[in-house]
Formats: sequence, C-alpha cells, structure tokens
Amino acid sequence: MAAVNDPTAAFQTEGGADAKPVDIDLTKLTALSPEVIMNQATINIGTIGHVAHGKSSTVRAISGVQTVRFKNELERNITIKLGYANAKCQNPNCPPPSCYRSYPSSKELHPKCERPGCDSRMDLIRHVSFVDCPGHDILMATMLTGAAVMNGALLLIAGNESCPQPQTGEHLAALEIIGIDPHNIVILQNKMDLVRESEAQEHCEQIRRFVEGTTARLAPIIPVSAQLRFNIDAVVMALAKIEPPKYDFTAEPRMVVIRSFDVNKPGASVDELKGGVAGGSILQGVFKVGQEVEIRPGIITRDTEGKVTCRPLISKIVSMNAEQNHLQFAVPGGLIGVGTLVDPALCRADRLLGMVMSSVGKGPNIYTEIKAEVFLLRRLLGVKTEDNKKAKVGKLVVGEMLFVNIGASQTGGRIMAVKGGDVTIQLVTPACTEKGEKIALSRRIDKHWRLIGWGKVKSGGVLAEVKDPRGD
Ligand SMILES: Nc1nc2c(ncn2[C@@H]2O[C@H](COP(=O)(O)OP(=O)(O)OP(=O)(O)O)[C@@H](O)[C@H]2O)c(=O)[nH]1
Ligand SMILES: *[C@@H]1O[C@H](CO)[C@@H](O)[C@H](O)[C@H]1NC(C)=O
Ligand SMILES: [Mg+2]
Ligand SMILES: [Zn+2]
Repeated sequence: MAAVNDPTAAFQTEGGADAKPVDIDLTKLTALSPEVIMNQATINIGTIGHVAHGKSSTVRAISGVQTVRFKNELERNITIKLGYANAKCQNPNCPPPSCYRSYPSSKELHPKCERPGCDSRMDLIRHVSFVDCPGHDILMATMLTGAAVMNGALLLIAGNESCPQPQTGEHLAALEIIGIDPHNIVILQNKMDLVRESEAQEHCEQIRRFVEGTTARLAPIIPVSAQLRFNIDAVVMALAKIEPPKYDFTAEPRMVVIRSFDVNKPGASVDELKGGVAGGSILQGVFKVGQEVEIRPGIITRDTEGKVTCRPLISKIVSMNAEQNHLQFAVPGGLIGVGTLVDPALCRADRLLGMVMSSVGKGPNIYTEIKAEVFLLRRLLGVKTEDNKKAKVGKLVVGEMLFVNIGASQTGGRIMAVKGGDVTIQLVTPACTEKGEKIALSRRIDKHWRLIGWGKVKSGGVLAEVKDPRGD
C-alpha cells in the first residue's frame, strides 16, 4: 500500500509542477460524503496504552495484514496505518456485529457482504486512519505528537495484567489534555485468550473503577484477542459509530505535519529529483493540487547574539496521496501525503515534524515565548511507584526546563516567570500556536520526560522574527 510511511511510494505521478487547482463546491461536501470517503480517510483513530498491550496487533487484526514483529524491536515512531474502510451490510436482517466489516480502502463503494448466507451489498460508512502510537515510557513525546492529530482512540488494556499500568494512565491523560470527545473513545480489554472468564470479569471491574471520572468514562469496554482476532467485528462496529468532528471545509486550510520525507533514490539525476513530501493531517479547510502553500516556521536560524529568525518555506502542492489514491483535493481528517517542490534535503528524516502548512500569507503566528495558564496533574501517572510522595507533581520553578508539545511540534521550554496559575515559557525552538491552544508539559524524572500537566495558551507571548521568504 502506498503510504505516507513508505518513502518509496510513487508520489507525483499526477498533478506535477504545472497543475492548476480544481474547482469544487465545498459547501456540498462533508466528512461522510461518499465521494470524499471513497478516496480518503476523514477520521484519525489513535491506538494508545501501555507498552506491549496489543496496539499494533489490533491495527493488524482490523486491517487483515499480518506482519511479523521482531521480538525486541522497540517501535519508536508513530506508525501511520493508512486507510481502513468500514462498511455496513445493507440487509437490515444481517445481525450485528457481523454485518460490519473493515477492509483496506479501495474505490469500491458497495462491497459484497461476507457473512455466509447473505448476498447483500454493503455501504461504505466510515474511512479511518490509524495513528499507532508506541507505548514504551521513554516515547511519551512521540505519543503526544500523534495525539495532536487524533479524533478518537482505541485504548488497549492487556487483560492479563492489573489495571492501570503506568502508560495506560499517562496516555489517557494525554487524550484529556487535547480534548478528545469522550464519545470517541473505545476501550479494548485485550489478550482474553490468556485469562479465565472469572479473571476477565474481575479485570473489567478494575477498568471501570480506573476510568471513572476520566475522559474514558463513557467508553464501551470490548473484550478481544487481537492475536486470535477474536471479537474484532465488534471493534469495527464501535469504530463505525464514531462521528467525525464538524470540520469547516471553507475555513483557511491548515495541515499539521507529522512525517516528512525525501523520496528520491540515492544517485537520482537532477531532472529526476522530486521535491520533499510532507505527511500529516488537515485540521481545517481544503488543500488542492496546484495550490501555493507556506510551511511554518520553516528554516530557523540563530545569529551570534542568539536572535532567532524564521524563514517560512513557500512552495506548491504538486501531488496529494491518501493510501493508493491520487487526490485532486484533500479534506480534514485522515492522513495525507503532500508532494511539494520544497528542497528534498529539508524534508529528510521528519525534519518538518510539527510544522504547519497553510495558504501563502495565511499561516499561524510563530512564537519564541508563550504565556499560558497551567494546570498540573496531581500525581505522576507515567511511573510505577509505591512511594506516594515521590509521585506528587511539584510546582513549576522559575528557570527549570520543561519539554513542551505544541500541536505536533516538540521543543524545550524554560520557565521564565510563574504568577499564580500563569507561566511564561521561553521556547528553545519557535513554534506555531494561537490563543486557546492546549499544550502538554513534561518534566525530566528519572532521566525521562514524564507528562506533568498542560497549559492553555494566553495572549501576550513574543512573536518570532519572520523573514518574508519571497524577499531576498
Ligand atoms: N496472547 C496474546 N498475545 C497478544 C495479544 N495481542 C498482542 N499480543 C502479543 O503481545 C505482544 C505485544 O503486541 P503489540 O501489538 O506489538 O503491542 P503494542 O501495544 O503495539 O506494543 P508497543 O507498540 O511496543 O507499545 C506481542 O508479542 C503480541 O504477539 C493477544 O490478544 N493475545
Ligand atoms: C501477559 O501476556 C504477555 C504475552 O502477550 C506476557 O509476555 C506477559 O508476561 C503476561 N503478563 C503477566 C503478568 O503474566
Ligand atoms: Mg506497537
Ligand atoms: Zn449481510
């Protein structure tokens, strides 16, 4: 499957440097329009939870693709698993959950029902992308980057271990921080093949007590075995009930970049060279092939006095892909690969991570210092400890260095002032943000960054110096 993950994917076969944007009536389209979801996903579902609880196995079970995982391999990146279509049988007598089915997306709008004895066709009702997060505790920042583009989540909880494990709680707190709709969370009690029924029931009660009062309080708990693919149709049914957000297709387009690539093979000749590819998710508005775009902050430089200047990248969209589909336009949600004319060296190895794509001149502000109202967690969730004192989150201290996730971007942030609940944070790398945006704050504890709270951006930060990229 051609994918944002696959740097060798053949971008740029359509469109090209001379492409002109298509004319479409955006007021007639929604995130559930068949002509939209036959081409791209419009919902991003995160898989979250403690390390090895079965996140990737679940995505594999839903997608039907089996891949071997090396035993000690640490999955470091967010893996973007693209494009699974969810369909429901047209036959009203076809019983749930087997009247639901997922399949790798194709252009087929009405596949045949696969339930033995049913001849009906199915309707395509959802098209989701999976943002498969790593669960290892040292990769919390990566999880937070993925969280920036999630609309909903599957929370994986292994049924053969007591609940909660540290990252079960820490990942769930991240969903709360970014404000995921509680209706869009589904809990999967996994590894049911390893436990007896009475143990499973007791464990389910543990889960219920754990999620009480959290953002997962409304989530259904579905017992599954991702490995044996037990009850996966019930998961597909739950996913089919998640509503996409009410996107504004007519707003100024914004895409957050979570991967970027140089797709050229080593030794490619100059006239074969393709521009960089940015993979990400559109938050609002619509991008079209042929459109001129700006990517912010772009190239960041620091002079000898420490003064920071940003030079946004100006380019043109020469192609857009969602899975194997070439798109003429792309709408919010889902994960999209955008072929540009940006110097591929600038896109290599996720260098554009966290940057924001917009129309030229319409990009968000870039800040070097932000003011935020801060809310600290009462206790550290991400570490296992018997000692409650140690688990308390201490107050922020002037001068201390935190790790800050702003949208999909990650940077260090020095606390410059603390006044009541408000803090001033100087950013090591300038970032795009705006008033009201929620940011995640992590502190170094036992050599690793642990989530300690969040902030809501207030006005009054310090803007970065932005050089007009079209000037000299
Ligand atoms: N018995 C059993 N083992 C499972 C099940 N689901 C996953 N596993 C095993 O648990 C291990 C971890 O599964 P993954 O799907 O890689 O877990 P993960 O949550 O993606 O792990 P990280 O990405 O490293 O956090 C693998 O060895 C799987 O084979 C299940 O339902 N039953
Ligand atoms: C739970 O199952 C996994 C296999 O998926 C195993 O490695 C782990 O040790 C088990 N946990 C407990 C507490 O038995
Ligand atoms: Mg995994
Ligand atoms: Zn059917």
